[in-house]
Order: sequence, then structure tokens, then C-alpha cells
Amino acid sequence: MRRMTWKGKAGIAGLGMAILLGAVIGTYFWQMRMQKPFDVNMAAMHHTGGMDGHEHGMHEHGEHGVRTADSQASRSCEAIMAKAGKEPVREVQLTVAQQETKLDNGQTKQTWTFNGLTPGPEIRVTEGDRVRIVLKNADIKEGVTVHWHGIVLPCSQDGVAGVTQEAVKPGERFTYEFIANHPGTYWYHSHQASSVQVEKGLLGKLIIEPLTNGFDYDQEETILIQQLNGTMLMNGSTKGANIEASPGQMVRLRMINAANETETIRVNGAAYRIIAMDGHDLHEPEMLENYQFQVAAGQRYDLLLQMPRQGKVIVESGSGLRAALGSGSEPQPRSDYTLFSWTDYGTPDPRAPVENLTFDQSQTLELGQTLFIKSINGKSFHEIPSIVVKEGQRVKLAIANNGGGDHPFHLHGHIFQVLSRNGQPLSGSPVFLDTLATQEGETYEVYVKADNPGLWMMHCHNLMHASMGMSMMFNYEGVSTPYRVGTKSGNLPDL
Ligand SMILES: [Cu+2]
Repeated sequence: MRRMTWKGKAGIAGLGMAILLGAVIGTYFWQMRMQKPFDVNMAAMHHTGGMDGHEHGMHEHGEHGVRTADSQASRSCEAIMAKAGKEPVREVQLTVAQQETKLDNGQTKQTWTFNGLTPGPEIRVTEGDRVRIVLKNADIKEGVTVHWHGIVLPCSQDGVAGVTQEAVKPGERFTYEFIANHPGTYWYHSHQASSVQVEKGLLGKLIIEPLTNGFDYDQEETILIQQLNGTMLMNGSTKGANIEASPGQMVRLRMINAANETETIRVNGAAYRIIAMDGHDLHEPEMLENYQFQVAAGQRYDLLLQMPRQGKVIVESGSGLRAALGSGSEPQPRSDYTLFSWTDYGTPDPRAPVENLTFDQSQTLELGQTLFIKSINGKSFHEIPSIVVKEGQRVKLAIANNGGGDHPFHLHGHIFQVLSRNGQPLSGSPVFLDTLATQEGETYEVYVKADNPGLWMMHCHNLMHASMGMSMMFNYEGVSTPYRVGTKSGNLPDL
């Protein structure tokens, strides 16, 4: 019997490898295509496919499976805007442009900026203000939008390309207007090709100061963590932030994670309290010492701490960035930290119970991964059936992380309350969020009051995951949109 030569074996192995590689690459591009549909109406349950133009005007929804025509009581997201009123107006101009940004480590990056900056200018308003932002696009040909992350606002102002507006093209402008109803720490970013545009620099801080403060402090600071074309920055610096603070001063430190990965934060030199999550105050939060806590992508944590009599306070992130507050010697670093849990922190508030609640609708969302796509209930992006609610409904969402990394799950236009983690009701402060951190194996139940009619995206805020399909809609029955997502219109909100 003739034995195969070494070359023959290598040839067959090589051919096998080539076929396998071809199949993998083919599948990859086929699946990536699904994130770039041709023409989709995100208000409809099913996509049009772009061939026959047929749209499904019917939704199956609710606990009774009632079918209702869209034309019935239909209203367009475009027409849902802030009512006229006499609130003090705060107007801000934001111009996006391409430019070179020189970092403080000497590197030069090709960036996209707001008013020449990344992060963009901090927008700071007061609770109750009417905020008017005029966005101009100088030269970004893909078009841009601004989404106001965590803000409860009218549908037409949400800044999602292809859902609430057309992407704003070079030479064009778009004016956003909303009432700053909920004080807290927020941020803004482009929601056109978000995974690309946020990475290139289109993001910034948005602070709504409260009319009356629930906590006393002498000064406040905000730190924002971002990833700019592969480089981690804190407040735009590769070296971190140096914050002036005097001994004994009470400092409110607002922290925004605008990058894609969960950041583990350690504080040395002072005990502190976590007083707010995603902008919303916690109820009777206790003092923490020797704890580390995790801020997922898109989330915000506000800390309250008192500067020591002497020396610095150091706030360090897992990605190696640090903020130094005060002056003098640095505290000794520790090696033992307990992981903070927000499910039993602070005290319950009888006004916001987590048990014995009733709901009009319950849905389960399983976040996971299949091959190259990130999925919700096994489907990706526009193929995921929208959740359809009626105004006034009490909706329970069970959100399970079945793998594929941390999935910070963000719902637009609403503030939801977390009820339980892994079947265990929260036993501390009520927790109100717009971005829920989930890790593999965890299941959370959250309560959403359907009180803001519109078409709302709901997606993983690791924007890479969103671009790979972990993005869907939370739609109100009867709300339509004149805009379309897809390569035909060029509106690709989560690409
Ligand atoms: Cu994810």
C-alpha cells in the first residue's frame, strides 16, 4: 500500500484549514450583514425586507394576544415633543467635526469632537430647565445624532438615527429640546453608528443639578472614563485627573463610565458613601471602607466623601486610570477589598416596594451569544420581536445574562426599578436605573412603568455588543416613525 507523502498530508490538512477558515469568515460576514439591514421600520414588529415594501401594521401584544391595527390611534414619534412652557431656557451649541487630538502622552489621534473637544463640553443645567441644544455637523459624512443617555424626554428628542430622526449630515443642523426633569449625573453621545462614533470621541458629560439637595457637600467634581481609539482616558487625560480639594471638605464625585467594559473602582484615603446610581439618589446609604465597586458601561455612580486632615484621596479604576484628590502624601494602597453589592445597600423606602407588586405584562430577555452575534432570546437586532406596551402598563422584565461577557442593559426614555437579583428581592435602598449591569449567570427582574409613549431602544451598552446584534425596541402601541434604519437611508444607530 502506498503511503501518503508528508507533502500530501500537509496539503489535505491545508485544504481542510482553508475550507474551515472560509466557512468561518463567510459566516462572520453573513452575520455581520444582519446588523446592516437594507430598510427597516423599527416601529413595526417585522422588517420590510426592502423588496415589496409591505409592512406589517398589526401587532400581537398584551396578555390577551389582542391584535390592533397601527392606524388606530396612531401617532408619530416625530410629533411627540416637549410642550411649550415658561421654564428657564438653557441653550447650548454643539458642533461636531473631524480633527486631530493631541493626547497628554504625546500621541496624536484622528478624532471626532464636539466643539473641538473629546469629551465634549460639560453641559450643566438645573432641574426644571428647558434644555435646548443646537447640533451642527461640520464634516462627518456618515451623519451624527446626539442621544441623551438616561434622560426621560419626548420620543422625537431621543437622538436615535433611523428611529427618532435622520442622521444629521454635513452642513445640517438639528435642535434638541427637553425639560431636565430628573436631577443627576448623565452623559450624551452619538447614536449613529454608536460603536464607531463614541470610540472616535463623540461623547460628553451632562449634569442636572438638583433644586434642593438631598446631600450636603462643599464641592463637586465629575470624572468620565472613555476609550478613545483604543486609549483609555479619564477626563480626556491618559494620566488621570488631579482634583484640588482642601482637608475636611465634603466632595461629591460623579463618575461616568463611557467606555465599553466594566470598571472596578477602588478608593483609598477616605471612607465614602455611594449616594446615587445612574443619577438617582439611594436611600440612607452607609459608609463604605475597603470596598471596591463596579461601574458598568453607560452607568454612573456618585460618591460622597470627606477629605482627610492631610494627604490625598486616590480613586483608581481597573483599567489603570486614577483621580487624585487633594495634596500631600498618598495613602497606602490596600490588597484586600470586599466587592460592593447594591442589592442590600442602604435601607428600603416604603414608597418604592420591591415585593407583592402586580404587572400588566411580563417579558423575559435572555442575553447571550451565538457564534459571532450577540443575541436577545436567540435573535439579533431587528429580528428580535419588539416589546409592545400600552401607555400606563406596569411591565416586568426578567433580564438574564447567559454569557458572552458583561451586558449592561440600557433602556431609553425610562427609569426602571430593580426588583430582584437571582430571585432574591433587593433588601436595601430602592435602585432606579437606566443601565442594568449584568454578569454571566445572573438574572434580574426590573419594573418599568410605561409612562412615556414612544419608540425606545433597549440595548447592551457595551456598544460593540450592540453592534453585533444585542439591541431591540421597547415600543408603545400605535406609535409610528417616518424614519428607517438600514443601508438604504444610511441610518445605522448601533453599528
Ligand atoms: Cu453586552
